[in-house]
Amino acid sequence: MSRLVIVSNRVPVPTERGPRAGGLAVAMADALEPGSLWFGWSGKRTARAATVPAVLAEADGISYATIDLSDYEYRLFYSGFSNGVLWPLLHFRLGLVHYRSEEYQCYRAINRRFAEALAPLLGPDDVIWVHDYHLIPLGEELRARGVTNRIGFFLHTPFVPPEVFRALPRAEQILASLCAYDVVGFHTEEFRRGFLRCVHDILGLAPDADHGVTMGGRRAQAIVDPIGIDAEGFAAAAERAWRGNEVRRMRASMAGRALAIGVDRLDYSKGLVQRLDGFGRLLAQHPEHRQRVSFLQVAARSREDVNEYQELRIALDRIVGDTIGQYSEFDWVPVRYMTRPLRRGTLAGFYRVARMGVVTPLRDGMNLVAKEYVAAQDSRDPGVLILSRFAGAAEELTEALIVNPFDPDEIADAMHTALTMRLEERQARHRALREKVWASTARRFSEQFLAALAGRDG
Ligand code: ADQ
Repeated sequence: MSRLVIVSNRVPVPTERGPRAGGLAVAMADALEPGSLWFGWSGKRTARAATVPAVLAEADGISYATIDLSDYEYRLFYSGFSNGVLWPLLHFRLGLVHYRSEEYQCYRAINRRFAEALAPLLGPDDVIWVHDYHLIPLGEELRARGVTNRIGFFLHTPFVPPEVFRALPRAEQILASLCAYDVVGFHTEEFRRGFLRCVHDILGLAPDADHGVTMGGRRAQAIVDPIGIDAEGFAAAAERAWRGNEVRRMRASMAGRALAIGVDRLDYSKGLVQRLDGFGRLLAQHPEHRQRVSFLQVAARSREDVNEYQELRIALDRIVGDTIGQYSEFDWVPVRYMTRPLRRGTLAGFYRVARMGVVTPLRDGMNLVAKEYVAAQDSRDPGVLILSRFAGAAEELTEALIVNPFDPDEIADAMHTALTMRLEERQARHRALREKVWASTARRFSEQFLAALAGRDG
């Protein structure tokens, strides 16, 4: 059997005590059999550019190979081109794109360095799976070093139509890099369509009937493969947490009131300001909910050295402060707000407590929080999911209350509907959602991708 090599910007090297962190680590857990290799950045920043050979570590039979980045490289490659150009572009935020040619050069250089460090570690039968927008040119760089293995790429963000993608300086080069992979995966049909339209309109290549693109004698297959969660495992964690100390404390603090929950990275793509505005409008338009519901927003700080993230934090501090100031009573606050991440088990328990899960990104590749919220519910008395139509998850989770996240009044209406929904309707919606979350798991995601990469049907 061939060995699986995963490549991602950050490598979640398991520490002896720490749990596996992050969506990707969880999603990959099933695919990573003993013997697999995970390659990428260590998360460490050094004063000077690091040398090429990777540092190796091993845990549970899985090898981890990492390289460091210098402070300068981190600024230009990670904060610069990756998160200051590609991230806003792929989330339809052209006004936030700040292109600088030196950052693009550094982005290419880091991808070259990844390829130089990875190529010597590869065996002839290895299957290589590259993740996300930081590493788009990696496949092409490996090919340039004579690597002939099957190489696949999965994009965790949305993909945009050519009218938006054209704004990217070097759009042709980025698209050509994507075409150097054997398989290019997207969460939704809409994102794949956007990619194939870009290839057609910007590169002038006609995709074939099976969503393939042939460039320079090599064919790239574009596939749709929605990511999922370990639904069974997450549901079990929620049940366990229900009996635990933190959930007990949380429920005691609610004193019989309803909990609404939002869980995100603190990111402008997540629609946090509009969401809190929506909650404020609920309290304004439906005073009967005052003192009966509290909104817990967990917004883990993220990418703090990018300007827009600092500005967003100020905007959130302000709207949270305004809402609390306006509506609080001496024994009730409308909003509870935390900017540090919660442990996964605690999170699972809090989702189960919450009468509504509010997932309203302005754009999102998938959004795993929506699936986690569904998995954590008690089927006998489930909460209601409010979901943005612009999350990839909305293509599957149609029984949620679907909202336009740009309209705080629509969010407020959905919150009112959720808080007043009868048990039978909550159960019926949850049954349908649960079936989908259990059908489209993390395991199915990786199996389907690897089958496509091996040239089999998923
Ligand atoms: P993210 O933008 O990080 O991921 P998301 O899918 O919502 O978004 O979350 C990933 C994981 O992080 C989830 O398991 C979630 O529970 C956890 N998480 C988020 N905020 C947290 C917090 N405050 N505390 C603790 N845990 C938190 C990118 C894309 C998404 C896509 C994923 C996977 O932007 O659209 O779904 O990759 O492909």
